[in-house]
Amino acid sequence: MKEKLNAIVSEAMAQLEKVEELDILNNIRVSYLGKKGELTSVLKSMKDVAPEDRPMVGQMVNDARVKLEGKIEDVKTALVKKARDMKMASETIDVTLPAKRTLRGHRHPNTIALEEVERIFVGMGYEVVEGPEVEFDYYNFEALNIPANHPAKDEQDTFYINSNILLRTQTSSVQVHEMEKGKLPIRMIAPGRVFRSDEVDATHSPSFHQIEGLVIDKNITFADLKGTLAEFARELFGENTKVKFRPHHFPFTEPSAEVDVTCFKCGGKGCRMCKGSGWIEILGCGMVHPNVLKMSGIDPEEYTGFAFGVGLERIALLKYEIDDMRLLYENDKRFLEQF
Ligand code: 2NM
Repeated sequence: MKEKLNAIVSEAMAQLEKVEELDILNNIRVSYLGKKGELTSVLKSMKDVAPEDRPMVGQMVNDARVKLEGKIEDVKTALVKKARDMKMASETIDVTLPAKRTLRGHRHPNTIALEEVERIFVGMGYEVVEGPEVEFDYYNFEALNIPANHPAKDEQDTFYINSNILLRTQTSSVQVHEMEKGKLPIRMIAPGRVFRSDEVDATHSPSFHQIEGLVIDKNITFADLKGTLAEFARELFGENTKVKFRPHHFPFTEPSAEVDVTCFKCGGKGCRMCKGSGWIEILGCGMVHPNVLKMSGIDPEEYTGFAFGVGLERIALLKYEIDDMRLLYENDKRFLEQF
């Protein structure tokens, strides 16, 4: 009996020396000290021991049990400590390591140009107004004095949703809504996305952005228009910039003009940027046509106004000397990171 006990204890001790994991330790404990464990089964076989030997055998089994329990407790403590040490080591933060650089976003060149234009006009007291990209034919054409047979209305140029709903081709429609409200005077710019059925190339896209301006008040003259746009050009392209008004035609303005600015690259001498002319075309403008005012319920005898339209992409391409409009839509990070 004594030998059997010693064998059990030394076998258990040998196993406990090798344990690396807590659940294996528990399995060992159960296999010796559990209800059906080896040591427990020795206790159960006490009935086969002669009565006079029972106290001695009982004592021996108890000693073996105490010894194993003590060892199990020691191993358990050591394993828990080891696991904690490993966890601590793996979670150590080396505060001397260089930080990971967070990638910063960049404003799109269109956004930079838009914010610049908005800043200039807001500084002159203009309100920024937005409106729907899907419009009634009336607001995009008819209310702007564009007749039914005008080529711009052709399906070749305009995306129609149905016979009287379309994707706006200009943001003037926003200004018609504003004029209809009847709150005068008006000093506003309407920036936004417009759509034209154009093929994509270096200077065209079926979807681009416009910023249209409108001022309506008593006694507004062409001189106000000239002064305003001259100031806009100076703020956008530099204080030495000069403007030139060339007669033009738009259905919604009369008289109408296209505006050139002196080349900000060469100052007007002529270079690659301005194709040798010294001038760069930047916008269209004019005095709001009396028919446009009338249709929106404004009396042209009492009020006059001027309006203008600038292409946002055109400004961005010029200002940042980008030679292909497609770069603005591809969103290649290597391109965008430069702004
Ligand atoms: C341009 C050129 C000239 C324009 C006209 C109007 C409105 F609504 F008042 F009639 N808004 N914008 C206008 C005038 C736009 O873009 C080249």
